[in-house]
Amino acid sequence: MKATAVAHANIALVKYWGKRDEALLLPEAGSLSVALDRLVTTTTVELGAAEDSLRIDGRPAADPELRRARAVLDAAGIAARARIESRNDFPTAAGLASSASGFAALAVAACAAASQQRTERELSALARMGSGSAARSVPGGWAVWEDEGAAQVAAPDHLPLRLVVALCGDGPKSVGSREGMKRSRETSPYHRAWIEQCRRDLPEALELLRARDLPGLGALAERNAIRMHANALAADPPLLYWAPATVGCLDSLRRMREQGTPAWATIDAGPHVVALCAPENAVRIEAALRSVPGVRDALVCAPAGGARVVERRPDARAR
Ligand code: 2P0
Repeated sequence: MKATAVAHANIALVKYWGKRDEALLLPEAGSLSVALDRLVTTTTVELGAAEDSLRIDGRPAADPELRRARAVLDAAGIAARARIESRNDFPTAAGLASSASGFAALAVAACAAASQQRTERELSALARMGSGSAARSVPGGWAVWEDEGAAQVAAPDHLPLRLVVALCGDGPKSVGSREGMKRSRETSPYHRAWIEQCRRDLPEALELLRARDLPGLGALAERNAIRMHANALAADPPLLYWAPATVGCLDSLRRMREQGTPAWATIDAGPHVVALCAPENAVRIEAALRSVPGVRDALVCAPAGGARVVERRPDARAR
């Protein structure tokens, strides 16, 4: 059998940065994210190949990615070898490639190809074995991940929101998330405080989300992101993910707030800035971020739903 699934990337407002179990990819603290409609990965899994293979955007993936894909299949009990084709439909290709949408689409497509009936939480737990943040791309919408699998806590349209993604650099990041969060946990004197902060931030963020309080939620997300980077900066050797344009965007958003157009920043383990704002302010925020020196492009996204199967059929060559 062969199946194709799609999944959206997600951005965390309360971030995951630290594992309590390295092998099982279990987080030290819960995280909250929202899925991004214009960042989509489409993945096809064909079972019964001679050996495992993984192609991303037409190119063979590196061994670590293939091993992570195999970890997802193993966790699902799929022993058959798989031919995996993954395509990132990101309008602004470079610098946004997402393991979250990729492994979420892989888990959903693989289980469909193997004719497995699984709950969303089970699929989320399987995606997690590829990448922790992928657990949140399975339910999509507003998702919380604390244990094995993530769950949607609010629909995409619960809160009118736009997310303006400003590309602040190119090339692969110097230290990947997996290595970066391990280093923070082992060497940063602020790591304990960071985890405790996340444990306070998550219930507060959920209350603000329930109340549809965008200014409160935006400000919390910005504090949470900057504290994650403060923790990473304090690691040994230090983890500096920002580019000059990252600081430029933070400054620009602060000025926009002062001038009466509210937007708040969040930043993952890389240089790019994602601004949260009300839909009516998205055009102005996009223009402001595009004018920051060093910003290569900007993309306005809206909240999106979860991963889903788009095609499933017997493989023609197998019949
Ligand atoms: C997040 N990030 O919550 C955080 C914020 C990056 C910064 O999850 O080791 O690729 O595969 O579980 O999920 C990126 O880390 O790491 C991430 P692994 P993952 O979105």
